[in-house]
Amino acid sequence: MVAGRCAIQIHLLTYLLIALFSAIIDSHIYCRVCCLFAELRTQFAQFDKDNDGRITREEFVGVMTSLGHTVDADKVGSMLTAADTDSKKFQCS
Ligand SMILES: [Ca+2]
Repeated sequence: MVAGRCAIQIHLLTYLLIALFSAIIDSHIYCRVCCLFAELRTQFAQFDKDNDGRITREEFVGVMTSLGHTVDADKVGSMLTAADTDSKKFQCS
């Protein structure tokens, strides 16, 4: 009788530990996703100079040039046009 109750308590403890570890892992993943979004927003903001939530060709070329890269504005425009499937430019919402 006592051994059966101990077995139930051990199972309960096991379930609680699994739930606790799951919660810890979920919160860790949630934290990492939040950190990733925060980093993406920071990076996006570096390009979005007028803070309108969009990256234009001029903004993209300006950042790349400031980082020391030589870029062809026409090629950048073509690339952005190809990637901008909804014609809203690169938008952060
Ligand atoms: Ca902008």
